[in-house]
Amino acid sequence: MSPRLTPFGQSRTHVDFDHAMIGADSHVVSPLFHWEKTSGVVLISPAMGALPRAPRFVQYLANITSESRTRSAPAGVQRLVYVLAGSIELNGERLTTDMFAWLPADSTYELVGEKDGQILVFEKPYVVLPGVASPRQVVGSLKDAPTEPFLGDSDAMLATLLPIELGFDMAVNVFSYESGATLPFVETHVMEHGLYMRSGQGIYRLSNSWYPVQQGDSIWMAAYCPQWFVAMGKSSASYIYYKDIHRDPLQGGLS
Ligand code: UGY
Ligand code: MN
Repeated sequence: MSPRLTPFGQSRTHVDFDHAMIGADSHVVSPLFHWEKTSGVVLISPAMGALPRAPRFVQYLANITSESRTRSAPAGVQRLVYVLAGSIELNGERLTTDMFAWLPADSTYELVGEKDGQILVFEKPYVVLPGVASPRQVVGSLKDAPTEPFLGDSDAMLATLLPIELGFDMAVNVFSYESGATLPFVETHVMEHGLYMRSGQGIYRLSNSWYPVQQGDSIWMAAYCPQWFVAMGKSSASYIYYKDIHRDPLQGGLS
């Protein structure tokens, strides 16, 4: 592969104390922990920030080949894997582009590469809710996920990949915008986000900065980071994002 040259040292990538925008131009590939024969890019991790504003989850891209293999996440950590390209097999079940699996903490499985491609992974320590059973493994696809206009706007469609149940302490959604559609207001909330641009382009407001973003970019938004988006250009735009849900912030539920 020829080196990517940026003769004037320019990049849209920016890392701040409560948000980050990582352009694909600044990706650095390295071997992935808890995977065999698999390399990838750790897009978001606690290493990114200083307490109390460090990310409390990990988001990474894994470059999949037929030799890629993993059997579990670290102890106590749940995983959501989303196929961006190519295919993988989970315990013999084939997952192709835009299919996903949520893998409960402390479960073991056989996840192997099938067709060369790339998957997006979100990992987070699972927080048990007393009296509520921890959910079982979920396998699904974007096309079958419940999808609704966001706050009544049919140009901004929100697909929820995981069931909205108390047992889940994370949500992963796919937001698709027609060009010109926006998040209706500047959201500021207790949940944090990890986001990956699946397609298209637009402008993301993060705190008091506005970033041009495009397919392949990743964003971290800390809790309470003001956020807003407008899709721009001649095509629609879509991003997949993580958020922490259903746990009491006073009880360390978000840590
Ligand atoms: O779920 C959310 O908070 C979503 N509306 N945020 C976002 O797209 N930045
Ligand atoms: Mn939000």
